[in-house]
Amino acid sequence: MKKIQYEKRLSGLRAYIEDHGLTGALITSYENRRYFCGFTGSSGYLLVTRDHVVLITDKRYTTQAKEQTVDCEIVEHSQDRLRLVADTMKRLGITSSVMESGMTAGEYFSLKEHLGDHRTVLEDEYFLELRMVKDEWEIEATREAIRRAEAGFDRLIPRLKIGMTEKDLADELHYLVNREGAEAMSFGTIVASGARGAMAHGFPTNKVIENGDMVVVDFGVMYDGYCSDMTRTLLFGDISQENRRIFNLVLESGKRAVEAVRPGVHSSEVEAAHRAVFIREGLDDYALRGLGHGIGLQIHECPRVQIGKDTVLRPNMIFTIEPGLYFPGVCGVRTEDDVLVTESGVENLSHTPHEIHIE
Ligand SMILES: [Mn+2]
Repeated sequence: MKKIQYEKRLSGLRAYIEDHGLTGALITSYENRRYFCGFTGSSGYLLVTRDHVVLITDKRYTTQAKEQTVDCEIVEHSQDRLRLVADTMKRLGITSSVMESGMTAGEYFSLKEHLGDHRTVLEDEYFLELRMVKDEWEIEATREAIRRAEAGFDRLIPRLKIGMTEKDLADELHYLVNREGAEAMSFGTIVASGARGAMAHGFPTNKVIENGDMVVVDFGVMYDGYCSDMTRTLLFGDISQENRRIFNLVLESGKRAVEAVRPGVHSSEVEAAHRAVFIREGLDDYALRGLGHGIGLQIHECPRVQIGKDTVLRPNMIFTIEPGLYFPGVCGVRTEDDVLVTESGVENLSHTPHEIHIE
């Protein structure tokens, strides 16, 4: 299984190399290295040609690299790693290559010096687009990540009470998702209660959660390297009528957006569907400029579902739908699901109820 998975991904990269009249690729980012060969170490240079795959890494990782990769030559570097990368490229006959635009300037210039006469294409979009449509293994890993996150969250709810702090809530959540087999959190958990909810990315503090607080909880976990992402705004105690109205509007907005998702639709149409609810109520100024983002090996991937970006949706894209309204100094509400574009429409991968009351 593993072999087919990587061969399929590599064939995409090889087609790119051929189409651009190049002789190889140098992959330097963690995500793309993992995507193309399965290696999960923090450091390494992956070289791909029509017939060869070579991973250059250091002694910390050689055993792991051999275990995690298939049909991949592992080369260990010690001191001058970029010289070894350049020499290996020459050995493989790589005289022109695609490199990632995210590599550091230091590495790029040093490598170019070692390589001498060498044509380079710097690329960013292609890799993002390749990873934007998920394969079956990626979809399965994402489902698992979501399942584990939701199982932990389910167990969190009965433990919540008025009077606990935002940090208490986050600590409990982290413990519970880890117990459900999460590898790691996919980003710093957001817990923002009451007026702090207006900070879209408020980290948990020692603020006590009070009766009447709406509490934005935004978190995700990783499984097999893939990220989940979910937000729920929890309703603690007696919620004022005005807050209740805001809360309902955000839920309605999310619902409209999910209903708009299907293959062939533009992401801008999904964005517009969610925004229409806020415009109708004259509240659009209190929303952010984006509705969602792809998830995968990174927490923020393509497609970007936001104003000014447009992507035609295709089956097997996975992205978030996270409408919100933010009133500085007063309150904030956000709700977030992860959706999968299917052949005929959409599957909402998130199953946690949107409305949760804590007494
Ligand atoms: Mn998100």
